[in-house]
Amino acid sequence: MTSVLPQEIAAPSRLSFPQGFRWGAATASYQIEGAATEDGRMPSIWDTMSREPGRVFRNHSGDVACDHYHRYRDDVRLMSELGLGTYRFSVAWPRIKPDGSGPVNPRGLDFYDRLVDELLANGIAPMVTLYHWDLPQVLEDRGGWTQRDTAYYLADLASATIARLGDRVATWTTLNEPWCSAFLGYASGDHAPGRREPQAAYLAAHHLLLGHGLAAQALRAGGARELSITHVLTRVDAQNPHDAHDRDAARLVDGLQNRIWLDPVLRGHYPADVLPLFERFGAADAIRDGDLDIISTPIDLLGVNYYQPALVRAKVGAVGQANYPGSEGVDFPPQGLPVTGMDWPIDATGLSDTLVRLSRDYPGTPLMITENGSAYHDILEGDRVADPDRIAYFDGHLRAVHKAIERGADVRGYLAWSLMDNFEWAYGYDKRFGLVYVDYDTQRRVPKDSARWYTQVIRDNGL
Ligand code: NCW
Repeated sequence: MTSVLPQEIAAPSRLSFPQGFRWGAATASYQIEGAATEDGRMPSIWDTMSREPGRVFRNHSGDVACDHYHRYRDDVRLMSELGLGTYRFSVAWPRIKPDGSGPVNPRGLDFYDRLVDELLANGIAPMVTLYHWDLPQVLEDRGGWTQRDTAYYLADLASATIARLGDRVATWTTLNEPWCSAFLGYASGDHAPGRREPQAAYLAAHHLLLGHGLAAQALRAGGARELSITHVLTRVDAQNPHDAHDRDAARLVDGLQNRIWLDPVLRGHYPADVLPLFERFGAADAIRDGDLDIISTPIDLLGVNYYQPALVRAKVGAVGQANYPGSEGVDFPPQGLPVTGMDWPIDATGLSDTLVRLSRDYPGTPLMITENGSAYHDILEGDRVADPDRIAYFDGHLRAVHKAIERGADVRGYLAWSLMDNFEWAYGYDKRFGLVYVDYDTQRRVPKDSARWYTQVIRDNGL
């Protein structure tokens, strides 16, 4: 009998990621920048929403946030110390085009120009997202994403931004999680602009996708080398896979979480089972001849944000969830899994399965995890934040990414959400997703234990 040393049983085997695997972290403009009225920036829908009492936890706003607008040099130094190779950030539309559709504000672009230079000087590749939810309020006043014009204005933003940064930025993302913009913004109302109108949500969904396609064309024309869009995707399970009603419920939610965003971009058509929902909510006329050709402009990379799996069942009388408009009769039972500080269930197999499914159902488009991470109730003690739960979350999900690659998924990189604690939308500063702790009273940054751990992962290109 061969003897086995105890540590060989305890220690999971070493995992190496493919050579050239890209490691980094992500943020978004409104969540970190602050400087809400500086250098010509005008209000976005989130400035408005956070001023409406009761909409955001303790009426927090992004007025100051992490003050990254003034502290970006220090923040880039921190990224460099952490060993990040890629930094994904978004530009604030109301800085670059304060009135949404009109002239460019050069001072707004100056900030991103300085940021990009600082990143490159530190050997960090910038990855720019055009739209991470901060629509200029003036455009919302004209109907926001329910209006077709808004899609064309996004393309104008794309042209202006790549004209200034395109000589130094290779990788571009049009939209972050249009599911949230459309369904949380216009159906459940949890996100700005806080509307609860299913018709508006479906109009927004189509105009966001059209905006993606138009912006992709503008970025390509401007010389973008790597074009992408980022979706929040997941595995949707039927509670009882042997029950046809549960399976239908899962198919509906999968349609609204995953395929409504993927099929138009990667296959050039809406899923047949989702189109009737556009009809039902009076939004089908928004889909005009030629739109799908624009939306399916070829991309080079699909950004995947993954946080949690979904479990559904059919239930008579269930009201569904407003963020899946049209999901009446669908119930979302408790999953019986451990949860993060957001109460989001933890299951890393949902990430492997999602990545494998994407590579199988949409072959030919490389994948990048553009966000993954967890919020916990972090406590700063002296100079240290011990966050073992976050390390465990990252570790489990990175193992899941590795497994997906072994199963054939074409995954090119992993970006942690988030570089630092920030304004977590309706939860304000109550939820901390950062690798780096932010003391909002002093703006001091303290890398958490998870940041040190992540640095080692990057250094080893593995676990
Ligand atoms: S709220 C949300 N987030 C968080 C936010 O800070 C970031 O800006 C977003 O890109 C963290 O990452 C995204 N996304 C909503 C995700 C809800 C989960 C939906 C899962 C489907 C079952």
